Amino acid sequence: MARAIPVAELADRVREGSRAHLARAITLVESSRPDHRAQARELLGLLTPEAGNSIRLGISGVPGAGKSTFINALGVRLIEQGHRVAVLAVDPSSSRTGGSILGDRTRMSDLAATTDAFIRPSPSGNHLGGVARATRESMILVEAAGFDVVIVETVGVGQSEVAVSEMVDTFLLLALARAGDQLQGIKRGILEIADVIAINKADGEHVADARVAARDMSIAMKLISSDAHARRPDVLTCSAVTGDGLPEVWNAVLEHRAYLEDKHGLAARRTQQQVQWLWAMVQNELWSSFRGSRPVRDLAVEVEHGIRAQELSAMDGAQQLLYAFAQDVPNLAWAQPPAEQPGG
Ligand SMILES: Nc1nc2c(ncn2[C@@H]2O[C@H](COP(=O)(O)OP(=O)(O)O)[C@@H](O)[C@H]2O)c(=O)[nH]1
Ligand SMILES: [Mg+2]
Repeated sequence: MARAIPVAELADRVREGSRAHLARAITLVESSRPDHRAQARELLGLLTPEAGNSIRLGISGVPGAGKSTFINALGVRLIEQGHRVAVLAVDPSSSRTGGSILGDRTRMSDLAATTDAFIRPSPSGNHLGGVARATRESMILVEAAGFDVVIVETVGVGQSEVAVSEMVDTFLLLALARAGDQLQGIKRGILEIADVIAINKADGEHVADARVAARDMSIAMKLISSDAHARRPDVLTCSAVTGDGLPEVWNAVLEHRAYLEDKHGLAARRTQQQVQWLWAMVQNELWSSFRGSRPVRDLAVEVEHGIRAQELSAMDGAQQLLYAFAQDVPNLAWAQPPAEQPGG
């Protein structure tokens, strides 16, 4: 990282909207180095009071569903309406030099070219907990920097959708219609967390297929819903390429948000998310401390060897590692007393 600057100064620059400092602040919260974590906590402590005033939208869909194209087209429209749009990503399999990010950059070239948008690829790392933590914290930073729409993109595979749904207000699923296989690539789990569903690529000869798929999916949602009074997601069609249906999809997002606000559900959703974040953070810190502990790492080599040689049971091996960790705990960064809370 570049020369360190005092955290308070970094916070001021982020508040003023300096893109370079925002990028630096995000790099700081992405780091798992103990000294960086301590600075990140301080920075987030300073900026959290200014965060939270954005529309937080999660977008998921299988690779090729059109997420990047959609975000580019929607983002441009929103900027025309006066919004400032930040795009973050959660993709635990990504690497910073990966081709998919380059591809996304070209598909989001309109957004990448304007200062009213800020695009940040997924933090690298294949541990979902760490990637999700960095993205949640980055969301606070972009909000403090004045972005009032935050889009969190995730690939529709694995557990990452759940992690993203736990950090946004509204979760949009982009799906595709395929003749004979209308529910292509859609798992039931994701239908349960989707607040809005849009069948993308409803253009040219695919318009009719998309409409049929939307209607079928709407019926399917009724059937799988266990609570007849629960809100069911709107199912719409759109084209990220022609722009058809994009205003309707955005309206559905705003309607979902208004529905939450109306029932005080937005505050409830966000406080519930804080509770989830609490436990995610504890789990994440425990696990990364455990993996990072020198005595644990040294012993792990021996323990694994013992198990492979059938000289040691897995249960005894786990006990040995946990004991080694317990001895190391007083040395860990989070074993130090918490810093004083401002105003607390
Ligand atoms: N016809 C059509 N093609 C689209 C649409 N949206 C995306 N595509 C194309 O689908 C491919 C994958 O799009 P991309 O945005 O990279 O999908 P992602 O993997 O979900 O981010 C690209 O070739 C896009 O040009 C759409 O609405 N209509
Ligand atoms: Mg993409």
